[in-house]
Formats: sequence, C-alpha cells, structure tokens
Amino acid sequence: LVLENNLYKALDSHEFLLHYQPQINLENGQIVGMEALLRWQSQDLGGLVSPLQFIPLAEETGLISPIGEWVLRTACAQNRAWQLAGLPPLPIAVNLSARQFQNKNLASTIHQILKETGLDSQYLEIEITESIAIQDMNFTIEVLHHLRNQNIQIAMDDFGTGYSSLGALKHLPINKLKIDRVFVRDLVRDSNDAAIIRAIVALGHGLNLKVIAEGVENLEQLQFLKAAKCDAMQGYLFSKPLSAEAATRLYQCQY
Ligand code: G
Ligand code: G
Ligand code: MN
Ligand code: NA
Repeated sequence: LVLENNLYKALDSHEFLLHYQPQINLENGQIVGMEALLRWQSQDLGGLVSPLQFIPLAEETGLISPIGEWVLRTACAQNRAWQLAGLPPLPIAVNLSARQFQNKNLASTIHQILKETGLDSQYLEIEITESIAIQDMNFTIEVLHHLRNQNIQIAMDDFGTGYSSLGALKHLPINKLKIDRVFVRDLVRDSNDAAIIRAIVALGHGLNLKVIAEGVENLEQLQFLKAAKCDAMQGYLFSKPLSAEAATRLYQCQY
C-alpha cells in the first residue's frame, strides 16, 4: 500500500527517469541502438526502485497508462535531441507492458508522441514479450500491423522463454528477436544453450529478422555470438544502462 500511494505521486513529482543501454553491432563494434529502461527515484522509499517491483502494481492500478506514455514521450524526445545534436540517427527501443499493449489507443498515442517530439517513426522500436503476443493472437497481429504500417520497428523481447509457437512467429510482423539472457549466461559451458542460440540466429535470419543477444557479460560470450553470426549484443560487457548524460557522452565519443 505504501508503494501504491507513492507510485501515485511519482509522476507528478518527477521521480521517474530513463536509463539507456547501448546495443552494439557485433561485426564493427558500433552502437546501433539504445534501449530505454525505466527507473523510479523514490524520495519516500529512499532510492532507485526497479521496474520489476512497480510495473505489476502500475498495471493493477492502471497507472501504467500515464507512466507508459511518459516513457514513450521521454524516450522519443531524447532520441530526437540526439539527432538534433548531430549524432547519427539510431532507433530507441521502448518496452511495453501487457496492459499498455491491450490499450485500444496505443497506435494513436504513439503516433501523437512521434508528431509532438518530431521523431521519425523508423527510429522508434517497440519491445513486446512472447507472453504479451500470445494472449490474443489476432489482436496482436492487428496491433503490430498498425505499428508496422507507421514504419515503427518491433522487437520480440526475452525470446525463447515464452510460449510463442513457430507458427505464431510466422504471422507476426516483427523486425527483430532479442535472445533472452538466460541462454547467454552459461553458453560457454552449456552446449545446450549454445545450440539454442545458434538455432535462434538461424531461425531469425531465415525469417529475415535481426537477432540481438541480451546479457552479454564477457568476451567468451561475445566471441561465440560473433562466430554464430548474431547481429548485435547488449550487456554489461559493453555498458550497463546509463543515465541520459552518460549515454550521451558514450554515444558522442563513438562518432
Ligand atoms: O532495467 P531492468 O533490468 O531493471 O528492468 C527490469 C525489467 O523491467 C525488464 O524486464 C524490463 O523489460 C522492464 N522494464 C524496464 N523499463 C520498462 C518500461 O519502461 N516499461 C515496461 N513495461 N517495462 C520496463
Ligand atoms: O526484459 P528486458 O530485456 O527488457 O530487461 C532488460 C534488463 O536486463 C535491463 O533492465 C538491464 O538492467 C538488464 N541487463 C542488461 N544487461 C545485462 C547484463 O549484461 N547482465 C544482466 N544480468 N542484466 C543485464
Ligand atoms: Mn527489453
Ligand atoms: Na529481455
């Protein structure tokens, strides 16, 4: 209940912020995108609260709707600011929760935010999970087509941990698979994980999708992924999620 009361106040008191984690092309080492990750700097709770702790509550209370809009607007505005500063344009990835995805106004909300911020739609990437996608397949396909028709990029997050059948994947208008970090974690020691990653890369490329691996923490993992022809990676090895200022510095010094 304390958490709930605090969450109500958090938007008005500007306690939310975004961190940004770079995504790296495995062939040339360049930044190819940024993922926006929500943080709550709570006065009353005395520190940074993880989205794992408050997204479920935000969903239950309906607060996810204004919070989610704030995330989309802030991420798009930041990306536009980077472009206006002369940095090479990159997509910014934003995570969507289940309830946000079910909101009938999602496509028009996003359209409005892109217009407001002046960001070209090709530089916004929406991340959804398999569990969100399979809740109502026909609805999911319809929403994703709406977004794709606006030229927004779609990534399937945490790929491999959910239930989406390969048949479902065939019908989803997506651009990218994000290999969940559970497969990356032990891939050097566990030949099953290694085999699963090779299979996901082959599957993705066969379907004309980009494939990115999450949770890359060491050079052995990086080398394996490179050899497996995975397109990109994200993880502590290159960078943790960074404040807007730190992400900007990193972005600037790469180009
Ligand atoms: O960044 P971190 O590891 O703390 O994120 C924990 C979880 O919270 C991840 O599953 C991530 O996808 C999710 N998350 C981070 N930011 C957002 C957000 O803006 N919206 C939603 N719905 N989930 C987010
Ligand atoms: O569910 P999603 O993929 O959106 O979650 C992304 C989360 O993973 C981020 O919140 C980030 O904090 C976390 N993360 C990013 N890189 C690494 C990593 O190399 N190792 C671990 N353990 N977590 C990571
Ligand atoms: Mn994500
Ligand atoms: Na993920």
